[in-house]
Amino acid sequence: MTQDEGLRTVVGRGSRRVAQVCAAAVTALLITSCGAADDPKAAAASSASSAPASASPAASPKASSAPVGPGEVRIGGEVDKPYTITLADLRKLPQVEASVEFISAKGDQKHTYRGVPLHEVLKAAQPRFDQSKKNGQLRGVVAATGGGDYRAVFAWAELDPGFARSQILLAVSEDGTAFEDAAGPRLVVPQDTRGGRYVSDLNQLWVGTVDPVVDGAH
Ligand SMILES: Nc1nc2c(c(=O)[nH]1)N[C@H]1C(S)=C(S)[C@@H](COP(=O)(O)O)O[C@H]1N2
Ligand SMILES: [Mo]
Repeated sequence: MTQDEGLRTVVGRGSRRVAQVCAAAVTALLITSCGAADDPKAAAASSASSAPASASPAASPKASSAPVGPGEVRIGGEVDKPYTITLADLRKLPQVEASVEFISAKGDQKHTYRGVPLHEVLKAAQPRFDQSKKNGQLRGVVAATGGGDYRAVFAWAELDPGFARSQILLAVSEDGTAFEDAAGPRLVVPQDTRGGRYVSDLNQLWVGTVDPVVDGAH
């Protein structure tokens, strides 16, 4: 964040305005199917418990250590099924829309993004949360890395619709314009007032828990 941004008032800004316009009645916990609803594979993946069809490790069996190609997002960390996903894969999954506002160095921005809930994409990698601990997933963190080694961290609870009301997206388009295949998706964080965590040209999502750091920290 620039100093200029820091001096702006945030009062009244950043109210969550996720517009799930593709279906009539949805709850905060339901994913709205729209563009991909006619795709039977994608429609099947919209069931809350199943992994995204095209995001399944079987569909993209690349190891998490494989070098990431242009437009590819590697999903790994403390997960059972690391995999790689592209914009093309994401476009085949059930899409939701979010109309958002954020403050940036360029000024206030207002956009409508379309994409896939981050939670769906990460769930498919099967994070290894310690379920012997109460709410083991609340120890979870996600590090999102984008172009220029730009990185931002999320707590798992921020993106898990079982805990948070807002829906963080891996966007495939902005204001109706598709992101370039070689650039990759952009994170959209409707609850944030500032654009800092709208990581562009996303290339890596790391899922882990804070336990090794906290318990090793004395
Ligand atoms: N990869 C990457 N993503 C990024 C940044 C960056 O430097 N690199 N800057 C962030 C910041 S600080 C803001 S305010 C927004 C700005 O969005 P814009 O690039 O669409 O103007 O992008 C965010 N995403
Ligand atoms: Mo920013």
